[in-house]
Amino acid sequence: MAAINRILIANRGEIALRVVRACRDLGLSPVVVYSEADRDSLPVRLADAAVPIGPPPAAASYLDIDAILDAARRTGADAIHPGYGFLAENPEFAEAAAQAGLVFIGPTPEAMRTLGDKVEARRLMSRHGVPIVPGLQDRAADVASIAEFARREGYPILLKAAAGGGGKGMRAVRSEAEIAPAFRAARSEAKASFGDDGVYAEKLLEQVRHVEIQVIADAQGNAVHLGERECSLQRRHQKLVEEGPSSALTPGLRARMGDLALEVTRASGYRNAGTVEFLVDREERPYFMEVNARLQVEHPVTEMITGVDLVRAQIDVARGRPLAWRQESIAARGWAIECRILAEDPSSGFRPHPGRIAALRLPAGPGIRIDTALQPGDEVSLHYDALVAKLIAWGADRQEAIDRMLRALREFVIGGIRTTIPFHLEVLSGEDFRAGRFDIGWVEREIGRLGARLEAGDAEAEAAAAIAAVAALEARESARQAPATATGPSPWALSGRRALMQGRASRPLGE
Ligand code: MV4
Repeated sequence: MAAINRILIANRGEIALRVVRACRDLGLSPVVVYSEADRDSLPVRLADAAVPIGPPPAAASYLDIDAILDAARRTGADAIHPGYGFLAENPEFAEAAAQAGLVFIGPTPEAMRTLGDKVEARRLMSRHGVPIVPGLQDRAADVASIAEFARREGYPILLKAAAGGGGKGMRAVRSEAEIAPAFRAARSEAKASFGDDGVYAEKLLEQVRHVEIQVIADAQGNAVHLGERECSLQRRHQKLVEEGPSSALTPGLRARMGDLALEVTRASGYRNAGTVEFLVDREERPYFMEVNARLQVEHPVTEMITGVDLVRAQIDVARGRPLAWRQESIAARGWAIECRILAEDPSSGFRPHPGRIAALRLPAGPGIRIDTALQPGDEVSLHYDALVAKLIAWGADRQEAIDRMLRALREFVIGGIRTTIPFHLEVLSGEDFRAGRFDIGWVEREIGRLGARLEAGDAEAEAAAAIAAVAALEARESARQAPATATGPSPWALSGRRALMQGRASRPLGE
C-alpha cells in the first residue's frame, strides 16, 4: 500500500478540474501545475497549491517532465495524476515519477511500452485469442513485403505507424502503384511524430463502427469491465459525440467484447483505468485495435450509466487497494450521451475559433452533467486542445437522453467564440442519429449537408451570444442596485432582446 495524501495534477482545463474534484471527494489535497496562459484558470483557483511551470506552449510547460517533478517535490506531493494527453502515456514520465518516489496514477511503464507498440500489442493479443485485423506480423521491411501481403489479402490496405495510435500516421492504399509513395510518406510521418519510422500494414476495414470497452484493473490482477462506449461520430480522429451503450451491439456481442477486453487487460498485465478499442464491422465482427492506457475524455459516459467514479477508482488502484467490485456487481443503467463542445466553427470546416469568453450560460436540470473549467473572461487560446466543455446527458433510455441533450444544448450559450453547439443540435435532431444509422465515416460524408444548414443558423446564434453578454452585464448591474430594481423595469420582463433569445431557443430544429 502506497500512502497518498497529496496529488499533483499534471494537466489543465476540464480534466485538471475533474481530478481536483475527485481529490476533494476523497479527502486528498490537490495541487496543480500551470502555464502562463492558465494562471487565472479554475483548477488553479480551486487547488490547494499551484505551481507555474512555464510559458503557454505545451513543450515548454505541460510536457516539461523536470519542471513537473520539481513542482511535485516542492509541494510535497506523493502522487501524480497525468489526466489525458500531454504526458499521460509517456513511459519515461511514469518511470521518472517512480524514480522520484512518486506514485504514478496510471499503468506500469512496462505495460505502457507493450501497448504503445502496435505490432507487439497485435502479436500479444493474437496469441491470446483476441481477434485482430488481418495484417503483417512484423514491421514492413520494404515495399515488396507490403505488396505480397496486399496480393494475398486484397485491396484496400492501411499502412500504420508501429508507434502510432489515435489514427496518426495512417495511409490507405488502394492499388500496388500507391504502395511505394504511401510507404515513404508513412515512414517519415511516423519518424516525425513518434521518433520511430516503423510501419506495418493491415487490411482496411470500411463502414465500421468504433466501439470501446472501459476496464479498470488493480495491482492484484483483478479486472472488471464497465461496458462500452460508441465513438463512431468523429472527424479527423477528433471524437465529437460518444454514447453508451452502443446501439450497434446485441447482448451476445456485448458480453463477448467485455470478455475480450478483460483478456486484453490480463494479457498485458494492465493496472489502472483503461480503454480497449475495437472496430465492429457490418457482420458484427469485433477487431481489437489498441488500448488507450489512460483516463479518456469520454469517461463520464461510463460514469453516468454505471455510477462508478473512474478517477476515484484510478487513485484507489494506484495506492494498492484491490478493486471494490466483482464483474457481477457492475450494472449499466439507462443511456448517456456526451457532446464535445469545441472552440471550432462547424460552419467553416471546424476552423479553430479562439477568443475571450464574453458570456456563459451553462445548462442544468435533470440528467445533465457538464465538465468544464470555463469561466467568463477566460481566453481560449490556440496553444491547447479546442475542447472547452463536455456536455453529458443521461436518460432512462436513448430517446430521453437525446431529448435532454437537445434541451441542454438549446440552453447553452457561450459568447465570444464559435463552438460546435450548432453542429450537435443538427446531428442529434437528425434522422440518422435517432435511428442509430452511422459509422466512422458519417461526419465526413454528411458535413457538406450539415455545413449549409449551420451557416443559415449562424447569424442567429451569434446574436444570441451577444445578447447573453449584455444580459449578464445587466443582471450584475441590477443586482448591485437592488432597491432600484423594485421601481425600475423588472429584469425578467420580456424585453425585445430577451424575446429574441427565447425565439432562438424555441426554433424548431431541422428546418
Ligand atoms: C483502422 C481502420 C480501418 N481498418 N484499421 C483510427 C484510430 C486507430 N485506433 C485505428 N484507426 C483505424 N484503424 C483498419 N485496419 C479505421 C480506423 C479509423 C477510425 C477508427 C475508429 C474511429 C474513427 C476512425 C476514423 C478513421 C479511421
